[in-house]
Amino acid sequence: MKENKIMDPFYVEISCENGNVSPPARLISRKLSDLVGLFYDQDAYNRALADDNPVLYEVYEVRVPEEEGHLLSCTTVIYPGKVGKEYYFTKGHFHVLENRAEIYTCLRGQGYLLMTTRAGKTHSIAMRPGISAYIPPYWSHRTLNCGEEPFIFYGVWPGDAGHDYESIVEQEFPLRVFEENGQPVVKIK
Ligand code: PAN
Ligand code: ZN
Repeated sequence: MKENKIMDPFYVEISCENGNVSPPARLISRKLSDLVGLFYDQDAYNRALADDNPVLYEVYEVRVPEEEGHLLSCTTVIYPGKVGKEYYFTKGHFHVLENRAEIYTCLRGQGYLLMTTRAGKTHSIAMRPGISAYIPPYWSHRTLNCGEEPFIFYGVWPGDAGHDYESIVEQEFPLRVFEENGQPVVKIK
């Protein structure tokens, strides 16, 4: 590699309070309407959407090339709320290159990391500040906020991993978390 082609080191500052990244990173905002067909209770989803279309989560992505060798990273902020009894969650995905792993480290709030394999194995990890979870290659992953404040985590993954959302739409995510008697309960559906 020619010296003049090598990227300069840099840093960002992350707010554990609201997940903001500065200098400003790319912001992706997902609203209730972006998660059509994903929640368990479709009637509750339609009722909620008729009422309002709130932002469920935001992602602040640090900009580096999406290429082999680089590491991508972002904060994800999931706001508190439910559709019916099911907590707000992310769309969830496999990596397009399925043998690419990822690390999620919780900065604020309470949540769950849900994971599944194509063959139907499932695993969940309760997340709270300081918990750093390893998502091995070949596991799809979805996160949710089961607390009353924003749930914020920092994720790091290989630059060439890519996101496959279609598989999650086609084959329902088998793990769901509902509120029962004020407590989150993980269920295999
Ligand atoms: C994360 C996720 C982020 C949002 O950066 O992309 O938490 O979740 P969805 O992408 O499922 O909407 C990650 O896992 N990147 O690979
Ligand atoms: Zn991922």
